[in-house]
Amino acid sequence: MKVTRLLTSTLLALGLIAGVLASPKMQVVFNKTYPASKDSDLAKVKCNVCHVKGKELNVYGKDLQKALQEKKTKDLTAEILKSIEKLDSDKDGVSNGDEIKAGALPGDPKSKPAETKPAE
Ligand SMILES: [Ca+2]
Repeated sequence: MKVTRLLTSTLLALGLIAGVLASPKMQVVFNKTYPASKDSDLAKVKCNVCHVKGKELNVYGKDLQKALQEKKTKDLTAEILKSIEKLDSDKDGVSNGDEIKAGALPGDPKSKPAETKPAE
């Protein structure tokens, strides 16, 4: 009885660790595909490009998940990322690709490329 409980909690813990590790792996692919400058919104939010909090996905994350499911894979690739560039996941009028290139967040309608960027 005790052993079973220990085994269950160990498996649960391992499952949780695996769940947490899945995201950084995807983030590596994302960062390789879209190198963002360090002070952009995109670089600052890290996991929250696709996630709201923890494992919960935002609208962009959900579109990405859909693309992964269509390809029947869990391995994110640059090709899959690029396949949803033309979508406007957060419906703010700017495509995911354009938002990402500008360092804005494709899953947050409050974040989009500044229309009139002040001269630096
Ligand atoms: Ca958008």
